[in-house]
Formats: sequence, C-alpha cells, structure tokens
Amino acid sequence: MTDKKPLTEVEKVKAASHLLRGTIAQSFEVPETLGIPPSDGHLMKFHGSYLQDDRDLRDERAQQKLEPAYSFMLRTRLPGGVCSPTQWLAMDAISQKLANGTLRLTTRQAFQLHGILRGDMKGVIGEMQQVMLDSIAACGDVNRNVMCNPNPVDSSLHHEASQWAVRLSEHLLPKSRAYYELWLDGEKVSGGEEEPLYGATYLPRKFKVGLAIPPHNDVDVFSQDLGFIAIIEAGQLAGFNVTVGGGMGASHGDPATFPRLGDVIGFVTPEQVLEAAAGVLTVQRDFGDRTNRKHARLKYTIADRGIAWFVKELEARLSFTLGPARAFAFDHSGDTFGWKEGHDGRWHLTLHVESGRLAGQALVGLREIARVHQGDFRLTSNQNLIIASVPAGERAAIDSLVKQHGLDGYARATPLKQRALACVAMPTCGLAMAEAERYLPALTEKVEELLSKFGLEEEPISMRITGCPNGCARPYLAEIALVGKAPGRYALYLGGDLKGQRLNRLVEENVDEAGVMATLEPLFAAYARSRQPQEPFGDFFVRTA
Ligand code: SRM
Ligand code: SF4
Repeated sequence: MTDKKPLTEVEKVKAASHLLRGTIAQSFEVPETLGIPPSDGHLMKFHGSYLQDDRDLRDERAQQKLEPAYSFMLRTRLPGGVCSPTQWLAMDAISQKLANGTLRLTTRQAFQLHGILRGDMKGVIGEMQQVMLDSIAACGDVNRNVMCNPNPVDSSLHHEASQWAVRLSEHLLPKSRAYYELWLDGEKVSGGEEEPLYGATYLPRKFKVGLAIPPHNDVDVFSQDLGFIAIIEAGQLAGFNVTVGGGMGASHGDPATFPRLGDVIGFVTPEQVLEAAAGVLTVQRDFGDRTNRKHARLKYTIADRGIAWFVKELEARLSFTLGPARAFAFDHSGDTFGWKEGHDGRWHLTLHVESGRLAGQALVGLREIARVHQGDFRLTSNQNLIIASVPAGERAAIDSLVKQHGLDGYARATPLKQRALACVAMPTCGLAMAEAERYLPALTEKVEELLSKFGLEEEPISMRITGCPNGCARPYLAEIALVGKAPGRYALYLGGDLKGQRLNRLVEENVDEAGVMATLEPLFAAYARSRQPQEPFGDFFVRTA
C-alpha cells in the first residue's frame, strides 16, 4: 500500500519550510554561486520561479569547469489571461531590463520571463508588484493560473465567467506571507500564520483549474484537474458542469503514467463554485499520493479509487449535492484570428504569436500599441494574443501599428500554423529531451509542404509539439503530436479531435523528421482521397486506422 512507502523529498522540504520560506533568503546571498540549493529550488516554484541553466552552454561550461549558466524563469499569475496596457508595458520593460528581452505567452494564459539573474529577482517581483502583478503560486504544489476563455466578443457572460476565474484564483491562493517577506520587504510574520486550505505541506502535486464557455473549448477543459463548463440558459449563466481528473503528463515507456481526460461529475450553480473547488482540492490534498511524484496528480487518485468514490468523498465535504450534469456541446478548441466586433460594439483583434514567444520587432510593435490602447490585452490558451476592447474610432490606428510592425502574420499563416502549439523546451527547460519551440517553424513548413502535395493546405489540422512527454502544450489532444524523445527524435501521436474531447494514440515510438513525414504522407494521401465531407483529419484517422 502506498501509505507504507516513505514520503518524497519534496514533502519533507515543504514540511520544514515554515510555509515556503526555507532558506531562500540566505541562499540568495551566497556569493560563490549564481544558483541555489535544490531544497530552495523546490520552494521557489511556489513563488513562481524555477532555477534553470542555458542548456546550449552546458557541455562547454562543464568542459571549462565552470558552473552551469544559471538564471531563473519567472511565471506570472494572470487569471483568465487578462492584463492592462500598463501591466503589458511593465512586463515588457522588465523583460528588457532584467530578463532576456523576450516575453513568453504560456499555454495557461500567463507570461513567462526567462534569463533572470539571481540578484535581479527582487527587482523583477518589485516592479511587477507596482502594477499589481504577482507570481504567487504560478508553479509549485498548489492551484496554478486559472484559465478561462478570454474572448470578450460573444457576450457579457464571457466577462461574468472570467470573473469566476479571478475569484477562483484568489480563493485557492496560498495564504503564506513568505512571498511578501522575501521579495517585497514585507514585515516578518512572527507566528500564528496558517494555510487553512492547504495545510503546511500544500498539495501532493500541481493542481490546475480551467473554465470553458461552450462552444469554445480553448482551455482544453478535459485536461484540467478541475474544469468548469459554463452552462448558459435563457441568456443567463445558470452555472457550470464540473469535470475532475484530467491531466497530460506521462513518461515514455511507463504505463503507470498516462494522460487522462477529466470526468464530468455534475452541475453547480455559480454560488457553489468556490465551495466545490475547495472541496475537490482538499480531497486531493488528503488522498493524493505523497510517496511518488509521478503518481501524485488528482488523475491518479481518481483512476486508482474510482470516480464514484471521488464524488462520494467530495459530497461529504460540501454543503450541497451536485446537480445532474447539463447538456453542452463544444465545436472547437482553437482561436479565431483577425478583427471581430463584440456584443458591446467594441472591436477585438486576435494576433497569432508563434509558440507564444514575443521578441524583437513584435515586442516593439506591441509596446507602441500598449501606449495608445484603451482596452486590455488577453492571452489565450493557444499562446496567442487578443488586443481587446478597441473603440471603433481607434481601430485604424491599431491596425496601422499592427501592419507597420509585422504583427499581421495571422492573415498569411496557414490554418496548420495558426493552430500549432509548441512548448518551450530547449534551451531553458531542464526536462527537454528534444527541441520544440525552436523547431516548430521548420516542422510546420515541412508538414505544410506535404499537405499541399495533396491539396490539403487549407485544412485546419491541429499539430502540437513538446520536447518531452510532460505535455506542456497539451499534445495528447492534438490531431498530430510530436513528443520529444531524444535530440531530433520524437514519439508520434495521431487522432485527437478539434474539440479537445479525445486523446490521440501512439503511432510511432521513436522517429526522426523523415520518419514523421514518411508516416504522415500515406495518411494525408488517403485523407485527401477518401475522407467524408467536412471530416477532420483526426476523425478520419480514428475511423480508418
Ligand atoms: Fe509545464 C514542467 C513549461 C503548461 C505539464 N513546464 C514544466 C517546466 C517548469 C520544466 C521543469 O519542471 O523544469 C517547464 C518550464 C520550461 C521553460 O523553460 O520555460 C514548463 N508548462 C510550461 C509552459 C511555459 C509551456 C508553454 O510553452 O507555454 C506552460 C506554462 C503554463 C502556465 O502558465 O502555468 C506549461 N505544463 C503545462 C501544461 C498545459 C496546461 O497546464 O494546460 C501541462 C499539461 C497539463 C498537466 O499538468 O497535466 C504541463 N509541466 C508539465 C509537467 C508534467 C506534470 C505531470 O503531471 O506529470 C511538468 C513536469 C513536472 O511537473 O514534473 C512540467
Ligand atoms: Fe519542458 Fe517537457 Fe514541458 Fe516542453 S513539455 S516545456 S520539454 S517539461
């Protein structure tokens, strides 16, 4: 039984950390290194940051007997991906001054900064605080950034749903004052501090919440530990269906780890959302496996104990019973690009950002836009960006800046390119086994070439690539997915759908680019020849393979 096994090292670090302080303050002062010890590295995640090293330089520096080229990644908390122009300008300025000069829009609608030197961490967090941004719980064994469809076009209900994302984020936030004490010169707390929701050892593992507003499943709600599917009835937000137990992460060749789609377990009214979320979180807090981090997510608790057990345990903690799940239908999980007029007469422009990475001229252009923009910015779960709430009279000015700085690539990108996602991988991610973000442009070009050979270049095929099986670009939901195995080699998965409701399956365990193309070519040929009207590629694959 799992409870006889010893707790993981991370559990011990959390327990001894005095609510996430550890020895971070001292470690940041050690002059002989730019790094920090592993125990403080675990705790830094709860403050939104990872110690990384430049993997392109790793071997060279080892040969020269130098320590790795350490720097930190920092992730913001940004519920629903909404930020103001002032916040945009601040993140941009911080990235120019104190990080590597790029901004990364993540698959969970947050910003990531890379290349922060240890001595600059306080400066970064301090400058973020001045514009009301923080990185609390952006990583670590806690609830992460809460996702929500950021599209303000369709109805005022989108705003209402996105407010629930903000409330959930606040409700599930750790209460420790360590972040303020360490980074913002907050007063030291002498005692009596508590984590009423989490307890002193927080969760066994990360925990993710996302809200979807049908028919859009951009947040890939079934990949979330806890999902809420908005139910709109008679033009009102009646409440949400609740999903539990989704997750992507796996390890190559280890059948005990697997991606899993969440189960729909019932319906809650808006007033019941926060209580339901805390209930799900505490079941996982109390029953998640703290002896094996590869088996510690909610999906394994549910897979091991069964969904009926889970619902019973959850309802025992709630002041209400879940209602029966209500009807819903998703039609896609991607973004739609270009200008759209919103229900309120304002205009919204969705730009394509390849792999979510903004650098150089693109950042200059967005800086210019942020200086004149009167609405807000919205980061999408597909690593794209919406310039939202533009008054009709301001559209032309924004448009001219977009064109002037080459931000209008969305208009020329093929549907394949528009939909493609890539995780960060090399050179910053310590877990990457192969390239992802840096390889995506070449990969899409190759696949586009192949598609055009069969007249398929306008097909909205979803392709995702990650540098390892952890699944940061949610690859197991794509129609075509490459999952890194070794430099230049990938596992190939096929057969997801366009709605985020079906997992794909492993087709090739270990192939290079030529192997990927050799597998895809006959499939594309057959798809062009014998697909049914409107049949997406993933559906065709599943029907015929
Ligand atoms: Fe992730 C670990 C990047 C979304 C599953 N993820 C990492 C780390 C921190 C590597 C590490 O642990 O050393 C990566 C940092 C790379 C770098 O250099 O920046 C990393 N994950 C990312 C981002 C930036 C990918 C992106 O291209 O956007 C995403 C940040 C989201 C955010 O703003 O919070 C990101 N990660 C995801 C997602 C997608 C999602 O949440 O919707 C997943 C799959 C869903 C899930 O959690 O099941 C995901 N990341 C993982 C895992 C596997 C977890 C598991 O259950 O096995 C790891 C590894 C781990 O936790 O041990 C991981
Ligand atoms: Fe790193 Fe793997 Fe996540 Fe890509 S999928 S960012 S390689 S952990």
